[in-house]
This record gives sequence, C-alpha cells and structure tokens, in this order.
Amino acid sequence: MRVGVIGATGAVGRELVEVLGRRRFPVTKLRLFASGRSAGTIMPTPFGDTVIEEFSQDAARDLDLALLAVSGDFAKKHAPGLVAAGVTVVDNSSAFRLEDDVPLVVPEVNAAAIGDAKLIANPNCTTAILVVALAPLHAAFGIKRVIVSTYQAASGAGAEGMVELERETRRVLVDGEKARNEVFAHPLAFNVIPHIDSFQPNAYTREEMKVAWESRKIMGLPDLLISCTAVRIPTMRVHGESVTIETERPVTAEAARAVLRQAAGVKVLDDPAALLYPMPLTATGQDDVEAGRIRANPVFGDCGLDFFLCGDQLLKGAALNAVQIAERVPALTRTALRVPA
Ligand code: 11C
Repeated sequence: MRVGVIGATGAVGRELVEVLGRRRFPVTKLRLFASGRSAGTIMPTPFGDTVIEEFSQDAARDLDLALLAVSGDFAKKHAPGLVAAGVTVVDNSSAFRLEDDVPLVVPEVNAAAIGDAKLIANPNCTTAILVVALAPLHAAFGIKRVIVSTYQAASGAGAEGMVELERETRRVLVDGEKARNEVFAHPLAFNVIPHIDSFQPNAYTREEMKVAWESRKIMGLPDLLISCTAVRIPTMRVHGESVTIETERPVTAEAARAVLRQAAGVKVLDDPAALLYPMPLTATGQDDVEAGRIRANPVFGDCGLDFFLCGDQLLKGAALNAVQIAERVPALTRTALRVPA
C-alpha cells in the first residue's frame, strides 16, 4: 500500500511512522510530506531512509492512504481534494470530527462506524483515552453521567510544547531564572495550568467541550451528561484522567475491574498495596490505556465509581489510533490483499 504521512516532522507525524513499522502495516512505499522548510531532508524510518517532500495535493494524489498530522485549517483545505483523488484519509485534526458524514472512530468502541468512508476522523487525544474505558463500563453498567478532570502532558501541544517544557525547566534549575512561555498560556515548568485551547461562551475551554462532543459521538450517546476540566501539567507525554461516573445499574469496584480487564485497549493496573496504579512514567510508550484507583464513589449510592486513567497521548491519543483505524478500512484491506472491490 502506498502510504503518506502528512506532517511527518511533528510529534504525531514521527510517531505515525514508528507505529506503521511496529505494527507491520503493509507499506509498499512510504512517503513523508512536510512544509518546504524540511523538504529534501532525509528521515530514517522502519521502511528505510526516506526523503521528506514538500506537500501538494498533486504530489500526494497517487497514495492509497494519507495519514494527516496537520492543523485543522490545513486538513480542511487539502483532505477533500485527496479524497476526490481516491486517497483514503485518516485525519488527526478536529476539522471534520463533528461532521455527520465523517466517522469519528476509536476502533475498540465503534469500528463499525468506518463503513465505506474515505475520510475518517481521529479524535482528540483526551477523548480517545477516555472512551476506551467508558465504553465497556457503559455496556456493563449503563453510564448516566461522567465528570472528568485531566492532567495533560506537554506533548499535547506538539513537539514545540515538549521543547518549551524542557528548555524552561532547565532555565529554572540550571540558570536560576524564571520560566518563560510562548507555547502555553503561562510558564508550564513547576506549574499547572487549568486552560487548554480557547475559552468558549459557556466558560468551558474548547478542549473540555471536545471531550464532551466527541465522546457523545463515538459512544453513540448524544445525550450523555459529561463535564470536563482540562489541565496542563509539566509532564512530557501521557495524559492522566481522573474520572467519576454515575451508572444506571449498581456497580462495584471488583465488577468494574473485571470489565476493564476484558476490555481491548485497557490494562488494569490497580494494586495500591503494591504501589501499582496508572502513571505517566509507566504509560509512556505503551499502547494500552492504564486504568487503576478503581473504587466505589459513595456520593452516588451503589451506582458511583471513581478511577484514574493514563494513556500515551501520542499513541492511543493520536498515532496508534489513526493506524488502528487504517487497519480496519475495508477498501484498504482489499488493496493490501490485492482483492478487486
Ligand atoms: C492537548 N488534547 O493536549 C490536546 C491536543 O483536538 O487534536 C489535541 C488537540 C486535538 O493540547
């Protein structure tokens, strides 16, 4: 399959290339696209050294699959043209996520939504990490409401976010100066910032509303009551999420643990006596979302549950989920197997 990664030099783009290699995606030719600034440089990949090309729709039109790790504006401008040229597009941006005719997919939850779509949207990282745990709990106990508070890593703001956190931590520790900020609204080093993306008229941020809008669409629950507070913390990668749910049917910690142990994409790490619970340090580089600190929440009688999740924002929250989507696109499977439509 001729596969293109568009935005190949960014944090998600680089992970996409690694994930394609690690999962032995059937790539016959890998092409890497970025801005003119990077064009001509050579990137080592699991498929061999590859020259980065400047993106144009014309240059990319003979791909079978384009994985987009670009801004929403860029995706809006170019994804329709690629689809019209016959390319299957998996888009990481928020440009198309809420459009009725574009499936928004986390394969463990709603792979069937892909159907015969040529343009498929990959959710916001915080949402993807959340719904792999929420969906099986909903199937088992019915979810009435969700309250989530996030602990989001610098990687959510891309490679520049990670660079800024490292540079500013050094500035404080090595140079003894005050941390500065360009990428984040405030210095992130030695701080937490309850502000990710722009504030909306309802006083939530756009990041917080994406969690609500996108979870409802992926889980097929348009009326799900869900509220999020999104907070940036000074970790490099992995988003943590503290989740409280009220269920329709009684739930116990043991029953929830049993459900999550069976859930695809989730790894239960829940043995407080042995100091085992989800953490960015252990979830970094892992495909599965860690779930732990699972306990009954008495505020909701016998229908309440609290738990904590950690998911690698660049993997399940981005590159891994995008490749898992591509693995399930029927037209691409036919291409890989050389089966006529
Ligand atoms: C963050 N979750 O941590 C965001 C990044 O809608 O794809 C992903 C934004 C998105 O800043």
